[in-house]
Amino acid sequence: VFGAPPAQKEAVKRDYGAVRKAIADLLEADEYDDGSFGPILVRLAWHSSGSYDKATNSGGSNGATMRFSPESDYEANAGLKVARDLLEPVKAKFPWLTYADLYTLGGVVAVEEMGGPTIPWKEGRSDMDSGNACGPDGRLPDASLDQKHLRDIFYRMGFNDQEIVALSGAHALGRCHADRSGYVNPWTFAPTTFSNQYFTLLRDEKWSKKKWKGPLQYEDSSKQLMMLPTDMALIWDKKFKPYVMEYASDEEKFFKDFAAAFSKLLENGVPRTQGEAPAAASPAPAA
Ligand code: CCH
Repeated sequence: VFGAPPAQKEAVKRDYGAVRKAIADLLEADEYDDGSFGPILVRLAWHSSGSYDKATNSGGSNGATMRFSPESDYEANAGLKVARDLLEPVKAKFPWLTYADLYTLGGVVAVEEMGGPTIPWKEGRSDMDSGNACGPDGRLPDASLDQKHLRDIFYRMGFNDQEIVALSGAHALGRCHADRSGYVNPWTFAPTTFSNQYFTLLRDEKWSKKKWKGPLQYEDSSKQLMMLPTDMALIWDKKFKPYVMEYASDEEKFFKDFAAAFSKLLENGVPRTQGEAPAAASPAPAA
């Protein structure tokens, strides 16, 4: 029996639906953290993309440079090897898929599977094959700092105040790990559900300084939840605060704004010919 003609053999069907399903199948894990790898996949997508510098059009998700030293060893990326390793079987199953597309799509699928909005996403990122293209250290935010720092970091990527607040709502998800960042605890009571709870808690809880030997962080009245200094900056800053209040009272608006800002984040620095990008920079159409 002869095989298929070579041309046909080589034609690989790039089935992103199958990739999405393979990622979704990895998320639930009773033994890990709060029962899901979803939050850390969102963080991987964000840190892969958050190295972007608009002025020099360097960094960003294209290249998947976080696979290489020195970027893999930057303090901000501590713990993200868990997420990169988790995705390896997906890369092995779909060899035509780039790591750069995989790391961003991982965050998209995680948000959607955890009950969040649909995130406009498009393939087309390519991989670098060495760490030569890693951006410099220090491009990701430092949680111990203030609103000026947040603006320095996010304006550099091309975001405005509203987008900074919307993106920060991802802290509805996941938790801090003492051995990764030095901070502890989750931000919300439902850290594997995408919601506007981060904003309602910022608005409604009385946050006080945690008394401990670790870095300065804030705790709620139950002492089970946390806020970083940069999270508190969102209600202390008079330009950020109105967006916190808006997202706390209007979850639909938060979902819509998050989808647009997260999509833009993942798209930053990705070379596209005109009209090729997803509906990223503009708000996602109302559901
Ligand atoms: Fe974040 N984040 N983040 N974050 N983050 C941490 C964890 C998560 C900051 C600091 C931290 C965004 C913005 C900021 C997630 C998504 C986003 C941790 C704990 C620190 C510290 C890490 C650990 O110990 O494991 C700071 C500062 C900023 C400033 O803006 C943005 C934007 C996003 C996504 C859109 C997610 C998700 C987590 C949870 C990860 C996990 O492992 O559970």
